[in-house]
Amino acid sequence: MGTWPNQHDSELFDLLGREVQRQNTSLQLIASENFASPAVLAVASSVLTNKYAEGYPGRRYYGGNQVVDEVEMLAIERAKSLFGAEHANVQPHAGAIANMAAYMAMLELGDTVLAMRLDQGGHLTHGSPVNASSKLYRFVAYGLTPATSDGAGERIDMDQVADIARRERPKLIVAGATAYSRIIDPAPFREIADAVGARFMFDAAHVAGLVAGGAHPDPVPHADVVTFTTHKTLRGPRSGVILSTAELAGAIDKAVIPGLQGGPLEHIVAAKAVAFREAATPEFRDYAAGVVANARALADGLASGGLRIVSGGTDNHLVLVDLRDFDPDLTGREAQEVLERSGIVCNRNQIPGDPRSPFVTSGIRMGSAAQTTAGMGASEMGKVASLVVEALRKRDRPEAIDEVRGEVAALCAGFTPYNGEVGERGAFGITTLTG
Ligand code: DSN
Repeated sequence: MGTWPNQHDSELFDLLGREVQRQNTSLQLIASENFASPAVLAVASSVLTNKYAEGYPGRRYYGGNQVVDEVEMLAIERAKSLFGAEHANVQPHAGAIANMAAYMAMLELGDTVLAMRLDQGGHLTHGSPVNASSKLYRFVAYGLTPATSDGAGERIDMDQVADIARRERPKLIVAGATAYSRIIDPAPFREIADAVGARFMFDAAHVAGLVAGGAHPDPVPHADVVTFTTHKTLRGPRSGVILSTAELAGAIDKAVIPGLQGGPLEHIVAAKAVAFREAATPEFRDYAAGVVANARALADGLASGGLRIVSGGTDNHLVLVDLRDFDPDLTGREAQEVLERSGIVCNRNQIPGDPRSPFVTSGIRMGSAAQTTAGMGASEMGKVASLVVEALRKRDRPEAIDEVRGEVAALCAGFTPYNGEVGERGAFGITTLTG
């Protein structure tokens, strides 16, 4: 065995050092990102990566899984207890796979599914024409109510959900979104599903941490299946989970392996166990409440600067901005680029009914989960909002963008997520593993 590779692979480890530097010195406002804890990072890079463990605890196709079985059981028990679920499958490598496995467990090929349209805030795996979900199943879609000047519009149109469900008789109704800033109440979805004899799945990828932290309603008591990713508001490793009723447990497990995956990533399963434990603490409840308060402060600040917030505000970690009133010529793509030059990292995003393509867009999406982890509060988020507005207003003046970049760096200096020998070789977020 050689020494720790940072001593002789500067090509790669310099890159990791640069990424730590980037995360420490610019504002991470991508709504689906967060800063995992050193414990999550350490366990994700542990010796568990060496182990093949196809199958499930007690039923593996390889020997030597005594420890791994206990690790996976711990992750399962922690996931079940955190969300109050009867069954948990902690093996999905990602949210997209979790969703596909859930479909496989509940549907036959060609069955009808009712879900939220991508351009209204839904996810690719909710039946986008370019995704396998729509090639294997027949998706029909609901959307939002129209925008209103008082901000009461652009909510999920539950009348539309009910009407389409009655007309199309889907086998499955899906709730959950990637660009929707309001609470999604699972109860009325369950009622509609029951009325038409459909199953109900809640994709909690974005809000899992808010659910775990008590800031959003838990969909588990209402849904047959809940899928989520572990790296967004939940702040764990990059991965997915499926929760289900006991009745669906066997079908879910079979859909994950052998249906879609081979060997599980047990180092990531273990890191999920760390995240579930962290998310069960009182501190995490404070964190979840802080994420929502910070998103509201960000939305208020952006609105004061003349930007229109889709649906008039936010109840969760994200803010969807419609740029057209601010400047009809400013696209989401240009806004994303100019903000990145200013040290503010976010993503362009379609707004409901966007006349521009998903590659260009008329909006940007921002989130508060990562900077809340870094310790920012509402006053800092107000400052962030004013820097965003400043950068967008003065986007044609390079010296003004440089000034904003300087202010961003000064702000970030007080809120670095990964402390230690930042910028030095090997300091890639886990200082205890360096050297
Ligand atoms: N890519 C994720 C997001 O940014 O919302 C969803 O998969």
